[in-house]
Amino acid sequence: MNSLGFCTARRTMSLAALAVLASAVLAAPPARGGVFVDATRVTSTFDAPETSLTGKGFEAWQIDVLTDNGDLITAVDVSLLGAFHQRWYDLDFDAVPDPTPLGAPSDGRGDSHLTPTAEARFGTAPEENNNVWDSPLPDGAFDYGIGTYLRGAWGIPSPQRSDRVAAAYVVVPIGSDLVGDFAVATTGGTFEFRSVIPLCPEPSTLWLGAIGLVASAGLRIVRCGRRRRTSHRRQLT
Ligand SMILES: [Ca+2]
Ligand SMILES: [Ca+2]
Repeated sequence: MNSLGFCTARRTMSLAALAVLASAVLAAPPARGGVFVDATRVTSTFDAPETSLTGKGFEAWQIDVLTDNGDLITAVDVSLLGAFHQRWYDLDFDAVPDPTPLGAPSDGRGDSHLTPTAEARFGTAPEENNNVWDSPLPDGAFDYGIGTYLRGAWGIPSPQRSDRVAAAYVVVPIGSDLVGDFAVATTGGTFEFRSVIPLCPEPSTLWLGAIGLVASAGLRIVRCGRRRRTSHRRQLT
């Protein structure tokens, strides 16, 4: 996958709009901790209808955002760049395949999507693309292909808030990297950061190289391996 290029990220939602989504936040105490991105490998053995994707060089990861001090996450703006396996199909019977940008976390299937809860209030609609090509699976009932981005921004109603938000489930070529742009509103403040997210089974030269890249952007690597986190060092509000 590393041979595949990334396109330029573009923030899809202003911080002011993100603040509106987080409007229930009445006071922002001084931040004590950080906001992290956590990538967890889910599987390389896929469930139906993508069982035949097993053994074809893909694996699935769950990307979450969390705080390390108990602050609650009130809104998330996420834009991921990478090579995302997609399953589209014609939802409205107009002979044009339709995007599938939303779904359940860690569902073990072959479609990449954002994973907010059903109660999420979108300020920027979820989006993804699909070249309807380059998948090892044949088209039939579904239009399989590879996309280059997943993005959206949503607020989280108070009853559903927690210190961890499931952001996206991605199905990518084994050994892939992601680039993630995040803006995260919490009860401790609003943070934004860009992170390279190497989806590597072990610490690697690529990952060590990424440390320098990330550090220059003010980020700190906490852990690398099957589970890893990166944290920002920049609080905006
Ligand atoms: Ca359609
Ligand atoms: Ca999808």
